[in-house]
Amino acid sequence: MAILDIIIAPDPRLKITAKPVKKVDASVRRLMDDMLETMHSARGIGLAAPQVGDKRRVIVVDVAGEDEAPNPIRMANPELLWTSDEERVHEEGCLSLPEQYAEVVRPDRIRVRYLDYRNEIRELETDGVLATCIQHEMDHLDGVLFVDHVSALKRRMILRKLQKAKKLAALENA
Ligand code: GNR
Ligand code: NI
Repeated sequence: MAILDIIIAPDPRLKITAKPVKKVDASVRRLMDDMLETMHSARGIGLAAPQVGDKRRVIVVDVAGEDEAPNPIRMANPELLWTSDEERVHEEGCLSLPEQYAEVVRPDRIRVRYLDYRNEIRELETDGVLATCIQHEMDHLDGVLFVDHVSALKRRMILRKLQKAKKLAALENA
């Protein structure tokens, strides 16, 4: 396994539409495992392939708390089959937008179909944090960040802060 570099916004690689995998083979399994290791080491609850510079439709999530047993879920080609009319507001963060947070409204409950680690079609119905996290990760596969769900003012504030931080880091590393 390997810890991969996480891409920080703004970056065009976070705006791509990722491509479906044909089959969950050894290469896709390795990506899933590397993403989980990367996510755990960054203390995130989810990660999408474009965040590590990979264009495949692959996400991983693990919303188990520090004192709970890990519950990693690996998904390829996730598709929303159904979303509840009932919504839920959750304070979201993103490993690609470090230290930035905003409240995002999404459906509370979802049903998702995906290919699992063994290339088998699976369906999962869930709600709460796990449903929020899966929707956040699926957004990444279509180049959508959580800031795209908040007001233009808030989005610009967050992206401007990140751009400044990037320029400062570039100067310091020069
Ligand atoms: O670690 C993460 N926390 C989080 C909190 C609320 C809603 C979504 C998330 S996902 C995020 C990790 C990440 O950036 N995944 O793409
Ligand atoms: Ni994210």
